[in-house]
Amino acid sequence: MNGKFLTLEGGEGAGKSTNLRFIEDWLQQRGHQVVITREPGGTALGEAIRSLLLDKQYHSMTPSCELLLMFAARAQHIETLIKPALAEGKWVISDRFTDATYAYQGAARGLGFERIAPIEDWVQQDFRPDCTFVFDLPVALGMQRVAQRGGETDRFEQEKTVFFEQVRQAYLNRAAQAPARYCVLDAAQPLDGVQSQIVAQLQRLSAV
Ligand code: T5A
Repeated sequence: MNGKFLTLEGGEGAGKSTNLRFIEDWLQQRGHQVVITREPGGTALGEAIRSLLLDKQYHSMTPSCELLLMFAARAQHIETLIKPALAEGKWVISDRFTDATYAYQGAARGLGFERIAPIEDWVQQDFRPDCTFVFDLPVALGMQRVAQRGGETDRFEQEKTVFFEQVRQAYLNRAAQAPARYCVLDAAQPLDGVQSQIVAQLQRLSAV
């Protein structure tokens, strides 16, 4: 059995973490070996970089520094976790990947997609996800869900609505440009509605 690399993307509170477990269970019940992971993070070194990226004390971190830290963590993640698992035939599901860099650093931080593409090519060569689920919902609803969940906000969650509107639009633009790789989900629906959209896509993916 060949594994696949799936990534989950979307704004804050879109339901990625909630549905990561659902996807894991669905695939395992059908006999697949599954590795779940996240970005930034996924490895010991990547998690240390994540701590720096999310820490509110680094409010003066420049967009370029942020961008390069994301890719530093990603380089370690791809080489030491993602590719070895795929080589063993496992499915790898990552809570965020490079589309987040395009959306957050490229669009919302204003670095531009053209600054990111050469770094993506350098770090990843031609390595890309087999499918990217985009959990799409109005920004206000995502923020409401995060607020209801409670807990402390991180450095990104302190941004304003306009920042997250740009993130949302960037995801939708990327999905529109390469519809074969993306599955855009209406994440504003109740959980069972979101999950039936996910199952339809998983059935397609596991049939190939
Ligand atoms: N980042 C990341 C970059 O800037 N560039 C990059 O390259 C990368 C990789 C950390 C931050 O890093 C940035 C983006 C992020 O700001 P993260 O850990 O993925 O990334 O952080 P968040 O997106 O902030 O993760 P959240 O946990 O906030 O969002 P989730 O995982 O999408 O939401 P989830 O599943 O925890 O759900 C939120 C709440 O809503 C409920 C859940 O039960 C939960 O309480 N919920 C629903 N309620 C009703 N109906 C539904 N359909 C629901 N789905 C979920």
